[in-house]
Amino acid sequence: MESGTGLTSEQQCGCACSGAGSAAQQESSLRWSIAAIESLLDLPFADLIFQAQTLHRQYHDANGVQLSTLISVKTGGCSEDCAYCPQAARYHTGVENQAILSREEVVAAALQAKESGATRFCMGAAWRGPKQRDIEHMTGIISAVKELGMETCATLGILKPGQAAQLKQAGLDYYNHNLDTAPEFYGEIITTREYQDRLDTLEEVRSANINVCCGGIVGLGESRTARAGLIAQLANLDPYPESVPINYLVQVEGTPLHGTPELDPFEFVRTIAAARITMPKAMVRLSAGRRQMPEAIQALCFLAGANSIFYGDKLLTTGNPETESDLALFEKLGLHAL
Ligand code: SAM
Ligand code: DTB
Ligand code: SF4
Repeated sequence: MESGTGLTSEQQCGCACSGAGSAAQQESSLRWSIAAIESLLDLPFADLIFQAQTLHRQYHDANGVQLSTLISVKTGGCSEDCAYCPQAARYHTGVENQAILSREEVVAAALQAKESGATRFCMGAAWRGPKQRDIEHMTGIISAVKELGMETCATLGILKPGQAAQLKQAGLDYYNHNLDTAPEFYGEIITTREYQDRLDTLEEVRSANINVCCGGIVGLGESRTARAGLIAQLANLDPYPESVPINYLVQVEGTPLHGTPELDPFEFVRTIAAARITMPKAMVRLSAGRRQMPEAIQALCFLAGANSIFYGDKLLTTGNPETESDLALFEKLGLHAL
């Protein structure tokens, strides 16, 4: 039977090998159940990775990795209470507030990213959502970055009706808006916006014909079931996102989640594999947390189907590996930039 992604349910399950997930999935042949995804996460590690790598090779260049560079166009002072975030005004994290950057500053950074080899430039702002004057400023920036021949991505928070269309008009290729975690666990992490607000923004983005970049964070203290719940939400979006960033919590002093027991990195790799199996055509991004991750774990993430990274020595406010060390890792693993 055809799913919303154009794949049969058998292909979605990737059950060519062990069949894990298929029984629970019978509840609905069109949607991934949480139980089906949890049984993927429960597989012996090698079986899970084999399944993910097999699907990965069917849909992607097995050794190609897409490079996106991030910039924070407006930093800190955010009204929201996301418990992981160093930019929330209510936590004392030492992040310095920075008013919105000028078009010239952003274009100069985009040019540098392009020269370093990034193909996509992702602009983030610490807002609950943009005001109309912010949209006007951002559309000028987006058009200018687009003119450099780069793909453009923005993550500006909740979009009101009509705002996505304005961003599209300016040349925006991708909008990043994460579901962050499973609906059942969400209330432990964020109280100033509802899960439904996020789904509504994703709908705005889809209707404006902008590619959807949507993922989440692991290591927030969630259970494996909650990780399965996040992946189920993402995989059941119709269609599923073109780009799926999986972030490993960067613990920042001053945020409520600082001091959360570290999640076993193999759980992170498993989550990447589940994203690859359930969203086979998507670009799965090994996102925040690489600076804290041994190279061997990153290599396992690529084996599990990650094929995109943030490239450049800074994420939004925290560190990312130096470009030289990423290039050296690519050399060691025989990876190439897409
Ligand atoms: N303010 C906008 C919003 O929340 O939609 C856009 C920027 S926000 C920083 C983008 C995403 O970054 C969050 O949804 C979250 O998934 C991720 N993120 C933020 N802080 C993080 C951290 N400390 N570790 C890992 N991921 C983080
Ligand atoms: C995403 O999923 N991860 C990026 C991007 N989208 C905007 C952000 C990671 C932020 C990590 C913490 C920081 O540097 O402030
Ligand atoms: Fe604000 Fe975004 Fe950080 Fe939440 S994740 S506090 S909305 S900048």
